[in-house]
Amino acid sequence: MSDCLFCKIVAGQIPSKKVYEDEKVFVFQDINPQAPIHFLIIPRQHIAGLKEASEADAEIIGYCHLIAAKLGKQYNVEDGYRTVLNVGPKSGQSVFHLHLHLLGGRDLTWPPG
Ligand code: DGP
Repeated sequence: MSDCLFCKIVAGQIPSKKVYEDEKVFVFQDINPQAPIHFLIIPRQHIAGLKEASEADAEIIGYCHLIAAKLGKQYNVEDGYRTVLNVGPKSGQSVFHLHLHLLGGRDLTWPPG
């Protein structure tokens, strides 16, 4: 989508601190980190959010979670990390390109705010 912030990051039109990329996903550091490790894992293809996803998106959504597990291992936070997918404005979703937060490197409290 031409006016999507995260599509522009994937395309390199807006700079980001890249962590990982492959043919399906792009991963970069959150601009406002909430933990020592705070990455955003996004599909290259534009999906506005979980509410807008269809069965055709099941594989890429699952794949994002497997990438989170891979990065959790790579960044040595396997003793405890969290994935977060905010859905809708009341959850705090502010960017409408589906993204999985990966948070780790500190004790994470429950319940989340
Ligand atoms: P959410 O609130 O779940 O929609 O998360 C959006 C996240 O995106 C938020 O934690 C801040 C991050 N973010 C917003 N704009 C930018 C940006 O231009 N660059 C980077 N790296 N992160 C951004």
